[in-house]
Amino acid sequence: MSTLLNRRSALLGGAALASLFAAPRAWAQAPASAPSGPFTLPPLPYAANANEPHIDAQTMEIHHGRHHAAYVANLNAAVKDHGQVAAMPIEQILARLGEMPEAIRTALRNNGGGHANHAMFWGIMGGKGGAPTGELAEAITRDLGGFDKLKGDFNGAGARVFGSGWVFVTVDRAGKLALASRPNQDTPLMDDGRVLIGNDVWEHAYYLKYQNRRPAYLEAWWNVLDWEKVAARYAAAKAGSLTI
Ligand code: MN3
Repeated sequence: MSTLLNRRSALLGGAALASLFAAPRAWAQAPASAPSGPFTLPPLPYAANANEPHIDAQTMEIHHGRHHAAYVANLNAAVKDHGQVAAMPIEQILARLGEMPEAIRTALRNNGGGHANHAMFWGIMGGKGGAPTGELAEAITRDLGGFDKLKGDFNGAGARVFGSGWVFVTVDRAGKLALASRPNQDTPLMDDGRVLIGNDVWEHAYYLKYQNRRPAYLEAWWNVLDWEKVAARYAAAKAGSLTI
């Protein structure tokens, strides 16, 4: 019996210790009693230091493990009492925001947008940069004036985002590309569009390493793009199977 008691107090001690270590996460703004689904934080598809020296490991860890995690937790909290919304894929929620319950519409916009944007963002990085090839390179030349012009225009649009937001290249079912930027966690998915690539220009994406030098971050980001992943997104967009 004393063994059981000891085990019980050891377990309680463990839980108390765990909550102590969990305490610093409070500033990530996740509700304390967040449900664990239906939306989940996708694991980073590479090590946190995979994008160094251009994006440092600590930025990746905080950005993924705290910021993105908070969007997921807040999204789950928003849909908790809305079973029909909870059952919808995120891209449908975002494409039909105007039909969503008014009480949670802003939460869906901010946290659902944040979830979709970041899931896309992790998925296109972890590469070695370079230049696009093949059909995608041809589309960039045709629609955006070539890769060098795309980089210049994209970086310019990213630098001009006032405050927090994103810069994107969108892609339609015909494979046509266009440049777009959005404030906050808005995304072309909200216009039922599709994103080929996007870069996060919130300060949390770059401040530890670049401080206020957003243009330097925008320039460096191209070095971590994985063009094979981007080409796969392009093919999926044309096949109608690209989701977020
Ligand atoms: Mn972010």
